[in-house]
Amino acid sequence: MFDKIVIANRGEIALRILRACRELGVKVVAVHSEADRDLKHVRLADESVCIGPAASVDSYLNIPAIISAAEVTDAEAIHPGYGFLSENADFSEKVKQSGFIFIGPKAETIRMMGDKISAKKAMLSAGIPCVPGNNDPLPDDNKKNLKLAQEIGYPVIIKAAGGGGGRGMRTVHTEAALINAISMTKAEAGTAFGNSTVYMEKFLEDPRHIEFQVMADSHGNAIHLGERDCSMQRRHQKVVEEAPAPGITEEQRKTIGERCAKACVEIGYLGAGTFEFLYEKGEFYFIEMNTRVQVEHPVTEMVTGFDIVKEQLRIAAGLPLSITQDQVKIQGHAIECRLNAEDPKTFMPCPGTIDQFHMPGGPGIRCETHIYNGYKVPPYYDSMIGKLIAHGEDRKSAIARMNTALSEIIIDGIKTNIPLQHDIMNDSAFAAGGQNIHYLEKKLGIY
Ligand code: MV4
Repeated sequence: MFDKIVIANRGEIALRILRACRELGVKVVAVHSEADRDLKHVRLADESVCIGPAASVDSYLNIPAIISAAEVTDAEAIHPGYGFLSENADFSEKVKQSGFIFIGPKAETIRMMGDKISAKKAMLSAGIPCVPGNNDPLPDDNKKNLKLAQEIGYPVIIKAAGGGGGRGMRTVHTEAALINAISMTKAEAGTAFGNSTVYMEKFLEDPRHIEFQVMADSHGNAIHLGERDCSMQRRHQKVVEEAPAPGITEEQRKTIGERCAKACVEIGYLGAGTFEFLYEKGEFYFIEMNTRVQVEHPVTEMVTGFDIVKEQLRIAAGLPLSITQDQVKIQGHAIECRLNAEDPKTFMPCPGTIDQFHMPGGPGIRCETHIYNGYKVPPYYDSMIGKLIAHGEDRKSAIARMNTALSEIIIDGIKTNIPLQHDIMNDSAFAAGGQNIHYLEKKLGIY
């Protein structure tokens, strides 16, 4: 195991990674911006290095500053967390070239999955079901593109190869709108991602978002840890996640999960990863792969009893997976509510000082947050200030426990989305389970 690593992130995930390091006896270097001197994990770290001004581009996205911090502290590896540089292939490459270990997949894997066309091609050849589409860059040929769309059947969706996570896409419902939609998406993609390549897929109108968690080691082993349902979202921001996904059978979990694990072995995947699927009318369709630990990893940890972050460190250190597939058992149900410093009605970010914080507790409750009494939520970063996770013997019990925890938790001084989360936990359609990706936005009256 490593002697010392750098945590190249902030907030709750930096604290989560620090806790995993503590369990493994790994020393921690916290790197932080000028605005983040008072972060909980910075205070708990063995060493800390200020890597730049508040703005992310000058600090958490500043590759030379982070690598310098690893050099001056004599660390061995860098954990990127999620967001920031976690899926930046150039960062992972530079970390390696500088003599450190990047805690994540190889740079070439990150690059392959960053290009959504090459990701899809890799998955198709590994036997993963994908959304029907052309699976190649669209040509500069209107006639050919009209023919492609006709073959796929309207509605279709035009997606940027360099996009993902909801950026750079456009749905097309009629032949008359196709050519303009392609050129608009290409232009936007060129500006936003420096890559104007786009591809075409059948547009699924009412899918659920279901993703499979995988872990693969450097010895040719890979496992899946089942799936999560992340359909409760607003403007591509997940709000509630849960595991297992309501209505998914043991047989579906085994079939899709094992294909994902097999695909990992075939592409030489390393570390934690997520296969994102759209699920409609009983069928799974791969859309993207995330090559990082995800915000919602705790719901999987709660139903499997398996520590994903600890395992990331073990794998990066060259150790084999600590469990085999037959040791993975899904027990009960877990739900995660993201806690955001935002207005519960307008969704505007609400940074400021936390006057009072009371952590909820009791059986099956886990609270992942870096906030504390007097902590000042800075305005420079994402508004997520923590996550509340409830585990129960079944979904109903998990919801009941979440409701109790949401009533118990006190975050005073700033506005939060706790009222919205309470509302969702008491929503009858949510109680039924299995709502699609449009449900929350419709409930909120966006459409
Ligand atoms: C789609 C789709 C429907 N059909 N692809 C949005 C985020 C990106 N990861 C892919 N996305 C979508 N791709 C096809 N062929 C609908 C979405 C989508 C979505 C997907 C997952 C979670 C929330 C979403 C919200 C709007 C649209």
